[in-house]
Amino acid sequence: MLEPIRFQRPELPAGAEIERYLAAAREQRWFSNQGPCHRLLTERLAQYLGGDVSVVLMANATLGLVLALRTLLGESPRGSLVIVPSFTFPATAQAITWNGLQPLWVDVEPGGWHLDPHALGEALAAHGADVAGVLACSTFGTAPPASQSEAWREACAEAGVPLIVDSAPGFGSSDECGQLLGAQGDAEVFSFHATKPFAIGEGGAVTTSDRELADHLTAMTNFSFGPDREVHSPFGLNAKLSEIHAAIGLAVLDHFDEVLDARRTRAEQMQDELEQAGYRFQTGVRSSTWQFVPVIAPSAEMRDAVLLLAEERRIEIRSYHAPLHMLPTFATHPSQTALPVTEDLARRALSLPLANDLSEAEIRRILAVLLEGARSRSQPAEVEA
Ligand code: T4K
Repeated sequence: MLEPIRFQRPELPAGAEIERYLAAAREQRWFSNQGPCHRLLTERLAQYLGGDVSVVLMANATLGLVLALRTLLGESPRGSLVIVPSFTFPATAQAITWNGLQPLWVDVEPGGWHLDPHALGEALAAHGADVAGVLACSTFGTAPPASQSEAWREACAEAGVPLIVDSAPGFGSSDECGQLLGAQGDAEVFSFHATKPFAIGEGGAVTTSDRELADHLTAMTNFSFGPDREVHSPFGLNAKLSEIHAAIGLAVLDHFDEVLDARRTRAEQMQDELEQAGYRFQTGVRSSTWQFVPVIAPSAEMRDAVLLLAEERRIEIRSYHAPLHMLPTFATHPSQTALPVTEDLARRALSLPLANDLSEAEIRRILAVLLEGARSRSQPAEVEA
C-alpha cells in the first residue's frame, strides 16, 4: 500500500541549532518578556525586511490582527464596518469580531485573488463614515502587484481610514519589483505557525513603518504596561512570544533562504506541468513563499473529481476554506455586492501538499492525480458532445 502524503509536514531546526541561541536566555535566566532571543529576532527580522520597518513579535498572527485592529482603528472607531475579502482564513474575520466590529465582505479580483481595488472603492463610497478600516489579505502569502497595493493605500488615505494587511503565510514573499512584503498599509501581519514557511511552532509578527505604533503595539502585547509600570489601556493583553519560540525563529532565519528555494523549486515544477493541463495559478505566485500549492481547476466538476481520486490514492489534497460569507457563523454580516469571483474561485480551488523535502516521487503522485482527475471528468462530456 502506498504511503500517505500529508498536506503539510513541517520541520523545525535541530535542537543544537536552537540551543545555540537559547543558551543566552538560560544564561540570563530570562525566558519571556523580551529576553535576549526576542530582542535579537526582532532586530534580525527587521534587517531581513530591509531595515525600514519595525517588527513587533506576537504569540500568533491572530493576536497580531486583534491588536493591530484595536490600535489602528481606535478604542472607539468611527464606524463598525471593516472592509475585508471573504476569500480568506477564518482568523481574519474573527479578529474583526473580537474587536466588536463587523466584516463588510467585498470581492477579490480574478487574476491574483486579492481584494479588488474597484470593489474597495465602491464599498468605501457606499458606506462612508460607517467604515472603520480596511483589512486586505494575502491569503496564500503571494504579494499583490505593486500597483494594486498602491491602489489600496490611495483609496484608504482618501477615505481617511487605516489599512491593515493580513499576509499570514507571506513572510519572505516579494512583488514583481522585488519589494518584500512587510511594508504594506499601516501595519502588516505575519504568522510563524508550524504550517507556515517561516515555521516556529506558534508565533507571528506585526510590521509597520510607524515606530510609535510599533512601541504602542509592543506595550499592548504586555498588558499595556508603560515604562512607568502603569497600565495604559484596558485592552492590553498577553500576546508575547516566548524565548524558546524566538530561539527557534533565529535558527529558522539562518536557513530561511534555503527553505524558500526548496519550496519554490518544487511548487514551480508542479505549476509548469499543471498550467499546460489548464490549471490556473495566482498572478505573482513565482515569488511567493508557497505555504502549500494553491491552484484553480478548470471546472468545479474536475476539482471534485481530483478530490475523490486523491482520497483513493491517500494524498491529502484539500479544497480551500469555504468563503467566509457562506459560513453560518459569519453569514449575518453584510456584503457590499454579490461576490461572484470569490464564489467561483472557491468552487474550483485546490490546495496541493507541499513540504521542504517533498520528493520527486511524491510530486509525480500528486501531479498524476490532478492530470487523471481532470481527464476523468472531461471524457464523458466529450463523448456526449
Ligand atoms: N490569516 C490567515 C490568512 C491565515 O492563513 C492564518 C492561519 C491566520 C490568519 C492566523 O494565523 P495564526 O494565528 O495561526 O498564527 C493551519 C494553521 O493552523 C493556521 O495557522 C493557518 N492559517 C492555516 C492556513 O493552516 P489547519 O486547520 O489547516 O491546520 P491542520 O491542523 O489541518 O494542519 C495542516 C496540515 O499540516 C495537516 O496535513 C497536518 C499537518 N501538520 C500540522 C501541524 C500543526 C503537521 O504535519 N505537523 C504540525 O505540527 O490550519
